[in-house]
Amino acid sequence: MRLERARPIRFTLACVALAAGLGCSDDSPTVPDADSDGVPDRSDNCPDVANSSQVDTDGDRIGDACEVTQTLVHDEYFHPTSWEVFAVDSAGGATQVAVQGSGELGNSGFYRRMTHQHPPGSSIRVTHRLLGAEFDPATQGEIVAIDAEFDVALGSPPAAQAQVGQSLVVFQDGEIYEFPMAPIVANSWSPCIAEHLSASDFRNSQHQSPLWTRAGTPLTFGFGRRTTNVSDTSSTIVHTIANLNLYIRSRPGAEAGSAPTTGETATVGRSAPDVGSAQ
Ligand SMILES: [Ca+2]
Ligand SMILES: [Ca+2]
Ligand SMILES: [Ca+2]
Repeated sequence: MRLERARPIRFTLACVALAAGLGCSDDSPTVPDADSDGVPDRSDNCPDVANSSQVDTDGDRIGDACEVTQTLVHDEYFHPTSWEVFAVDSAGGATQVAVQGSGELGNSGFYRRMTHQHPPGSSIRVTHRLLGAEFDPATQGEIVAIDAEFDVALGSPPAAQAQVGQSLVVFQDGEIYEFPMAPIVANSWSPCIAEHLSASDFRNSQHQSPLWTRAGTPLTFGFGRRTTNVSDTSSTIVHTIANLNLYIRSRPGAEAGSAPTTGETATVGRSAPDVGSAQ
């Protein structure tokens, strides 16, 4: 939202005219200033954040303290060294028997392939974390929203025989905060998209949310998978992920914040032309 520039002279003249005719009494209307930074709302280039300096580095009439910038966390290659298995929680004897990144253990495609071995009735939850892509709200600004997009596929067995749940994950102070996403139901590559996610969309096991303000500690990112074998025979469930993009929208949100850098980008891994086969 763009706001009109300050018109302090016009306001002063209006008050003088009032004083000449009717007197400028103490009960004259106060000028709204929601953030109490001394700059009236109608002329404040950042009306909800105290920024008395009104610094606007790029001159677009949106103060630096409000300027939203975007950081892209991206992995299209899924090299094994770019990821780690952060946590495993299994029941009924289910195990994770292989995690194969691009170029690892026979996986020549540009994606991460995971294999879960299931006795009848078992389930397992595995949380995967992307390495080297950290976002620090203290220096990069409070997070306004995160958009996410990536591709997934069920490698085997046929989709009707497997239950594969998934989540988008942010990590903070050793905690896992998940945003549940639609289950993986197809044996072919399918897009997954989540937009305008806020901190309250993510929850840890105690139903708490991460802290995305400038008081929050650095965040890292990843995804979770929960597979379940509901059949009465053993099963091997293979599932994949590729083409991960996380768009982190943030703003300094404080007078002391450094000038934002528009289009700031963090990249992990390297680009690949095709995700290849899910098999
Ligand atoms: Ca103000
Ligand atoms: Ca302000
Ligand atoms: Ca600006």
